Amino acid sequence: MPRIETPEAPTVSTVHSSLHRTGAGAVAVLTIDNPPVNAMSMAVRIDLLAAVWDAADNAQVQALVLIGAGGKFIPGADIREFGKPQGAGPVISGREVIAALESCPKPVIAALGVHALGGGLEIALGCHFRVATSDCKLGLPEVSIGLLPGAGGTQRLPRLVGPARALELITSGKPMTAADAQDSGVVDELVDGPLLEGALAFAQRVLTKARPLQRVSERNQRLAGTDAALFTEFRAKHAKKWRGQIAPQRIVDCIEAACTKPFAEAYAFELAAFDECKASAQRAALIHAFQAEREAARIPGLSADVQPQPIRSAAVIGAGTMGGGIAMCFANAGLPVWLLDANPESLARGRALIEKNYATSVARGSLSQAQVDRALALITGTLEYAAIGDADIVVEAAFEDLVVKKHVFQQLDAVMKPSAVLATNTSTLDIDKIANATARPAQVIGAHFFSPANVMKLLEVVRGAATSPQVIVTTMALAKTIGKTAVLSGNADGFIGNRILAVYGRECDFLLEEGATPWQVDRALQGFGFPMGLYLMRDMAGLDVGWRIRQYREQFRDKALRYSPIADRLCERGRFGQKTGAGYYRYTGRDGSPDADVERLIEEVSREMKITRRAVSDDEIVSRVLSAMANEGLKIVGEGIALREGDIDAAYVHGYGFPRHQGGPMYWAAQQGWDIIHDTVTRLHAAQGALWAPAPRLAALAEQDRQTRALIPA
Ligand code: T1G
Repeated sequence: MPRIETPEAPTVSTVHSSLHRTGAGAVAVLTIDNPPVNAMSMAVRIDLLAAVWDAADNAQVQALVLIGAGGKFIPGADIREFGKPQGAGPVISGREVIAALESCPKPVIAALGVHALGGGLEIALGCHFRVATSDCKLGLPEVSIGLLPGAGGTQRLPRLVGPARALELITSGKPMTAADAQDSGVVDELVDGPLLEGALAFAQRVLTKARPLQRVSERNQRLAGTDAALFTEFRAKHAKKWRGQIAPQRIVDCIEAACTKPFAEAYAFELAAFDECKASAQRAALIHAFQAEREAARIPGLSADVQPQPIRSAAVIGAGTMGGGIAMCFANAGLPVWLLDANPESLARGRALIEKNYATSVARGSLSQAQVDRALALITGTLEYAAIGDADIVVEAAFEDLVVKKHVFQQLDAVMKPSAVLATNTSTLDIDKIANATARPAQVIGAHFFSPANVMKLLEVVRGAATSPQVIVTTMALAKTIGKTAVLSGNADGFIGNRILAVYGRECDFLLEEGATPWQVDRALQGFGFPMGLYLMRDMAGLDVGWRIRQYREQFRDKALRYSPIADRLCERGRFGQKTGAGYYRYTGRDGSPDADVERLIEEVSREMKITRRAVSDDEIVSRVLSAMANEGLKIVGEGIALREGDIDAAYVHGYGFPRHQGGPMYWAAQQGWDIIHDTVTRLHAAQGALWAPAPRLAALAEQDRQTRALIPA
């Protein structure tokens, strides 16, 4: 077999080989060891290929077992290497490693633990057999970073699970459980005890029975006779959701190719499609989003000694929509949770709503009845504060009123154990004022969930002036436990997300006054990738809540600044959105249609404001709205409310429907070039005044980008 010429042997090998004797012959165990998660870096591919060749050549070896150090198999390619220049050393692709595994004349068994994802699962599919621990997650999540499985995943997985299932799995990126993988033939055996022992025992049985070494790439039975309509229908079903996204569409093309072309041809097709995705701006944006989500969990300046305290139980105050959703988050993560409400009827209504939401999840197939039964059994309603005193964390989701919240926190102060984290779900109030209602403000923190709380992934964690570091890290860690992306915010009006939302909404409203219509603004935003435009979203949420808040805030408003009265005018006419059959749109059921009355209302406002309406392009809408968001984002970072720009991106992607494949508002701005954003901001500042005041850092960032641009040859 050929050898790899390595000019310098790597000092630390990422793959360790050891020989294990079994009753039926010796087995070479190749252990992939690349902390923290055993990602398949270039070094791993080089070392693994060399180790496979060595074992294949070694006359003493009868079989090979591939396993990951620390019980974890491979979660895929090392994404830190994407977009980086290749070093001077040898270049080995995952495909070369897989070719060596699949063509190995000795049985190769993949021993899968914790995760076998992306290129990791592709490696496993290149082996002749697969065993797994029952907690292992197997999947091809490449789509979530703008890629497709480029080492045969779109070709081999359909051969085992069938094309219909493969379409679902690979375009969603969702992992399979080990039991599911066994049922669908991806895994040959589940291992109960220690994984290596189980894999060696399996290897021994393979050798004893001289089981034939079947290559997955040659198993064509499940592809034969696939109806072309499967692909047409699948594309049509997801057309809206995938608008503008490359990877999911190419995945369908690749699976279709698996069914219509011989393996070698379809495998080449997959590589071309992979290269297209890899070169795309979407891939870079999605990897930025992936990294920003993880970076957001790190809080600079905290000592490493500050460790999260364990959260084993929780309590939620207020059984309304928000409180119920939050209780579901805890229960879904297996944590027992008290749901407290002062009023027995509200408690019963809250419980019924939770049950209804779970029934919907079962109907949609996102949760099984058994999962729902387990979750429901973890939620206990109570009317008594005395019952919840032992909970490790309590999240208050009472009415958004400072007096009400202060009263709740006084009662919590009286009953909760000293170590309990006291969190408030407020979206608008001052955390310090709430904290100071207790004798332990260090234990108080904001935990701002987004509606529907059991669905939306963002948790804005708001640190008050007195919040202790331990309470911060505990709340951030808890977010991960309950599957949320946490972003830390300072205690300032609107925190991070709603402060930017105010700017976003403001610019859309101004554009209406200048010549756009709500449906045009929505179309432009949806064209950019938002699942729903601002006005459809407002209509869905209901316009009356914002109106009430504006009425209250009117006394503090700076009357010298431009203000759009359009939303108020709609509310004055009883147009509160979907629930009243009319808002920015007119509704029959849940579908909104453009309304000439609204157009007239907007034109009236334009006249009052002495604005001559003009044609506004979709590009102008996107650029103006996003430039405003990015400028505000820089201010928020500059004021220390957000720790870094990536946190704003993570918040917008997970709390506000910002298209993940665009990276986030700050990433978008950096891609345009801050010099371009600066031009827009300064132009609008000159025309519109203080609302467009440039962020203090904007000029310096713009200058940097101007200089970089000057270096790029025309
Ligand atoms: N490469 C490099 N680093 C990775 C990584 C990866 N693939 N996955 C995770 N990390 C880092 C992560 O940034 C974090 O670092 C730490 O590991 C722990 O992660 C040819 C093209 C594996 C299930 O997309 O889904 O294969 O922040 O906090 O909750 O087709 O990470 O601590 O410095 O998320 O236990 C496809 C991505 C690649 C999987 C672990 N694979 N990763 O979750 O911890 S493309 C993926 C995950 C590919 C082939 C192609 C999860 C996880 P830090 P974590 P976790």
